[in-house]
Amino acid sequence: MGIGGPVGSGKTALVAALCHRLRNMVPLAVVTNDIYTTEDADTLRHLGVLNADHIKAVRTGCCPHTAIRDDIAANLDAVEDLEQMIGADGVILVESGGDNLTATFSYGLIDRQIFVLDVAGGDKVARKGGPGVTRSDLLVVNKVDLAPLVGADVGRMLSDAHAVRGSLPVLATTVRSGEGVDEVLAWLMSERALSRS
Ligand SMILES: Nc1nc2c(ncn2[C@@H]2O[C@H](COP(=O)(O)OP(=O)(O)OP(=O)(O)O)[C@@H](O)[C@H]2O)c(=O)[nH]1
Ligand SMILES: [Mg+2]
Repeated sequence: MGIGGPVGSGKTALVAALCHRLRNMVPLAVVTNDIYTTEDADTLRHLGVLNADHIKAVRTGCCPHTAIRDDIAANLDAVEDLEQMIGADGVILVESGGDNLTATFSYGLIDRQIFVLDVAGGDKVARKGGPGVTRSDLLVVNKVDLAPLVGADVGRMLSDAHAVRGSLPVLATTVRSGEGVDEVLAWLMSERALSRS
């Protein structure tokens, strides 16, 4: 499962929240991508969301989208190592480095992808489009709690997202308080069931 989206939108927070819920349900592992550091893997290990060896960091050294779309070798290596550890039946969450609206995963690396936007970026972002907004398997609009502070209209943002995505799903979350995360989990589990059938 690829998880992409702009810098700071809440990708790592979503990965952590999903790990807490998934770790007793399925064999589980995580790959993080950062450009220069292993910051997100360190954060997840520090939070104790999984055994440390089930979290692998890829240091892309380049634009995050290159490592998830154009030259996926380092991520594929990490996924294959983790798959050997947890088995082909497990779930591996691959967090992209924070990027811009052009970022998207190669389906040679992942089976499904979630694109995480956040309300604090402004309610126009869904209208700005890009492949993550329009074609990701699930669009998550996060940080709904911040809408009053930044003057964002969440309802408008969701209806703009639905307008460009047709029947593809959109979920609103406040990952910080856990609101909406169970719906993301339910979507993930149903996609997993579909891909296994
Ligand atoms: N208020 C609020 N803050 C949130 C929410 N979700 C995440 N955050 C905060 O937003 C900041 C960025 O969250 P991250 O999960 O690190 O975002 P990210 O997308 O992984 O960031 P990069 O990997 O650097 O692109 C952190 O301070 C989080 O605590 C939310 O729902 N509400
Ligand atoms: Mg992150």
